[in-house]
Amino acid sequence: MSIDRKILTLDEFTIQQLRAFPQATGELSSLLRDLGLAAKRVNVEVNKAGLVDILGDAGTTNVQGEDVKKLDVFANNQFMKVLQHGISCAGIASEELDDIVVFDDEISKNAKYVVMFDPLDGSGNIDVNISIGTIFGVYRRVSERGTLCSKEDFLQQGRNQVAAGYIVYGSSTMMVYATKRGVNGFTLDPSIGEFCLSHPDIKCPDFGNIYSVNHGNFFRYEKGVQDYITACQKKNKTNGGPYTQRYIGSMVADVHRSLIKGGIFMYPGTTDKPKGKLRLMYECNPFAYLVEMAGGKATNGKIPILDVQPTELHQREPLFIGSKGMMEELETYHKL
Ligand code: P6P
Repeated sequence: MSIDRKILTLDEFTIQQLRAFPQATGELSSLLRDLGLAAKRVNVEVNKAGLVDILGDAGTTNVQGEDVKKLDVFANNQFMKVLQHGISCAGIASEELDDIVVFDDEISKNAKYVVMFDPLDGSGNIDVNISIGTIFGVYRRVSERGTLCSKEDFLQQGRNQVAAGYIVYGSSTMMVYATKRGVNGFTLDPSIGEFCLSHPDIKCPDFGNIYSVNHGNFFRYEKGVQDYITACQKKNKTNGGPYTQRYIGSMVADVHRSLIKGGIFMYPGTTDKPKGKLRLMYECNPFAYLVEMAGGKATNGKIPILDVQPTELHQREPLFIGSKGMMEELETYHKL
């Protein structure tokens, strides 16, 4: 008798998780489904970016002083609105917005979570059809439910996340997220318009043979980082040959590859930018939570990313993330 393995949709998976843990209220499951809905809407626009006039600059610059691409604005609004109209989110912070957005309706004021996201990371790659992504982190609010959320709800250590993940808009569109119960990946099936469980219980291999860094900054890295990069070009543990170097310039794609195949991604500080380029709250923390949950490691070169105490919403942080064994190799060159 053939057993047809039912491929669970994201909705079915989150509901199955809820049934397995009856003490759960369903608010986190609902929030994750909301994020999946927004991701599907963004995916439609990303896929036709070359065809309609949503390419190019929106004529504005974001809090980072970067030209804002129209898709950035669209994606930001999709994720913000879907969370605002849900039942689980009291407010958001976004790479595209100077400050937090407090949802002041009665249901949102009573919601359990706040969400931080980069709505479309790597958007500089939109015009050349390179994979881009959305990154999100979910925190239980620390302020009292029934009141408006506040900045303190957002400036929490990454270790306080209750869920974190990303959507990669690539050759296929995937949503990968972690909770304390593990890391699972869902691939969008356009024929039914649903994210379907394609990568259950993702574990990051202890070793890979790919290192990922912007070599253009090599002479501005600390010596320990330079020494590790040089060592990667000589020998690796998996097959004795040199590592392969891959760098897409889109963090979601580079880290996704490191998670699935094994590998290490680095965005170190440089002499001119000691804190590097990546943002702690909505780029480093979500990936650090997810990769650690999958058995990997993530540091800022000194301490685990998840232990960094944030002081500002948009602060930058150096990032070293990936396979546990490769991270430990790095640490022999670049003392934590
Ligand atoms: P660089 C994209 O703009 C991004 O924020 C990340 O997705 C990516 O890893 C990084 O910047 C690339 O930066 O300086 O190497 O071009």
